[in-house]
Amino acid sequence: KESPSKKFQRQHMDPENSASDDTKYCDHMMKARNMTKGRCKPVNTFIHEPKEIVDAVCRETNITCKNGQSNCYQSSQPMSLTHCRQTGASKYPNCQYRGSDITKQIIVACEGNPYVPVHFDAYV
Ligand code: PAX
Repeated sequence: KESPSKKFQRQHMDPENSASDDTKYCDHMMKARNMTKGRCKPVNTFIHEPKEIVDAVCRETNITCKNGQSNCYQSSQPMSLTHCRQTGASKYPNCQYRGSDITKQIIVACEGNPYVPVHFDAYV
């Protein structure tokens, strides 16, 4: 079974690409990373930074997550992101997205040993 850490990497990590204005990025990536099976995942953020940099966020400032849990951490550094949001016209199985390239601090939830990101909480 896919570990929580591998699931985070599949859904949120894309260090190879830099944020691009390519309008097809989200349509392609949401499908390629298996987030359009069964339903269209409505919102998903990809992080264009090295894995070591993103893993290290689990050792930064500890904050409360949106769900009230206390295992969230905010990056001190802004990161290169592509935020994908399903369009109004998108209808499963033809999931369609709009992408925004942004540079923001990220908030992730961490778990396990090693203690690594397992959930993307927000950007600020
Ligand atoms: P997830 O299912 O929410 O969390 P995501 O981050 O890719 O997936 P499993 O065993 O898989 O169910 N976990 C936590 N989740 C939330 N909060 C805390 N503190 C926590 N600690 C551990 C993946 C796993 O992390 C576990 C959780 O139990 C899961 O375990 O966001 C909905 C999705 O949209 C993404 C983030 C979420 O997907 P919402 O509305 O719940 O915040 N998303 C959301 C995003 O990518 N970008 C965004 O800007 C926003 C707002």
